[in-house]
Amino acid sequence: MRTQVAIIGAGPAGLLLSHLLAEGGIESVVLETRTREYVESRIRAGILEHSTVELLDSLGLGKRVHAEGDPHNGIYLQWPQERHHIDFAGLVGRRVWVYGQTELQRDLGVARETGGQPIHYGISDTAVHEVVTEHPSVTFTDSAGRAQRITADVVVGCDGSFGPSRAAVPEHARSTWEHTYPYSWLGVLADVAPSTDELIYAWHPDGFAMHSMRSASVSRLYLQVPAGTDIADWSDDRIWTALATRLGHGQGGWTLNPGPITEKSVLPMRSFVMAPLRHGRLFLAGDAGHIVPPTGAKGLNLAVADVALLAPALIALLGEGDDRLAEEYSETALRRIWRCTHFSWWMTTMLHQSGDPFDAQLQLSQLRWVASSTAAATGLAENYAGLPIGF
Ligand code: RFL
Ligand code: PHB
Repeated sequence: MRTQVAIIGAGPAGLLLSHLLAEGGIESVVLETRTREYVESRIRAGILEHSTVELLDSLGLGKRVHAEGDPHNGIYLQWPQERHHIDFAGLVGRRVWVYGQTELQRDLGVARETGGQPIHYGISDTAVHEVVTEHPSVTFTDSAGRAQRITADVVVGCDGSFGPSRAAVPEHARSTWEHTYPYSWLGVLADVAPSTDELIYAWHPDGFAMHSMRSASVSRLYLQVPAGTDIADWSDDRIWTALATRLGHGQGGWTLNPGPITEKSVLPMRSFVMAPLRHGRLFLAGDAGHIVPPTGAKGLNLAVADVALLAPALIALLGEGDDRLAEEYSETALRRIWRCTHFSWWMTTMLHQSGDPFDAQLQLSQLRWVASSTAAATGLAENYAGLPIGF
């Protein structure tokens, strides 16, 4: 097989990149280990930034976001006896959309199917070869068990945090930065109407809690738990009791509506950045190149921002032989990546209990500052609602 761009991974980064390339007349093949059904039902992110929605609109892919997503003008920041609304729309003129990653993944899947995109699901043994030549290739075993090789002009690793692309950049050619947090999130999906109109991020002495949502009848909730927590230790009753306490059930007449839990899992929290995001003819985008903890809702949006930069660079490189944007891709993308890495770390460390009483006082001081100072709230709003693509 031969193509112009071999894309490893059919997550949001891989599928959106193949779409953007096709719009620019560049062909690609997407390779994915999982089945399409698995990829489309993976419960993950829930918030799309303003610029993500603008990009989807510009591609004609935003119709369902507008029909079924829910625009939110801000978030609530909370600590015991206090709840404050941070009004992104009023502060920075930008807002966010509640729209599950599962839905975006379906929209991108349908768009690529309509466009006749070759996507090989259910593959194994993915390996990247000869990336420092003009003809890199990817070998894999297809879903029927046949050994395959795709030769391309460029390979893009959109294979998330556990894919093989990152390791195809030799250690001497890369730098990495990593921070592991001593806590995880216990996330649940529940068949119950949200108890809030916009997301609640709650600081509490027992640990952070968050109330998000997926639709008018499905709530998404998270609890801070120690790293290494066994999900078996958390019965549904224990989860609802902890959520009620940390989210302030009963305070000011606010109530948390419990309901049947349909999914629960424990998610470790990590920050990771690799540079550069290019080695020869191999480029990295999305979680393959960087990971943020979910507290700032940045991971999916960063993956989108990466491919929005990479697509024009590859179109110029392969369409016109102009490699200037491709040369700049890593440095330009890393500016936004580090901004989001800092913002996600800041939101995470401001809201989660570290166990140190000194940290707790500093956290409360920051929360009071953000809730009472327009300057501080504007900084949070600008980062959360998302900087323009190309920042
Ligand atoms: P993905 O979505 O992980 O896709 C990578 C794909 O590569 C495939 N793959 C391979 N394919 C071929 N060969 C191999 N050897 C392969 N190895 C792996 C995988 O099967 C997969 O399909 O990465 P991508 O496209 O970079 O997208 C990144 C986002 O998925 C991720 O950043 C977000 O989900 C992070 N995130 C959130 N981001 C937000 O913007 N807002 C949020 O509210 C938000 N909440 C979250 C989140 C992530 C979470 N989890 C589970 C990590 C909440 C959670 C709970
Ligand atoms: C979610 O709805 O899953 C979600 C929302 C906001 C976050 C993280 C996760 O910061």
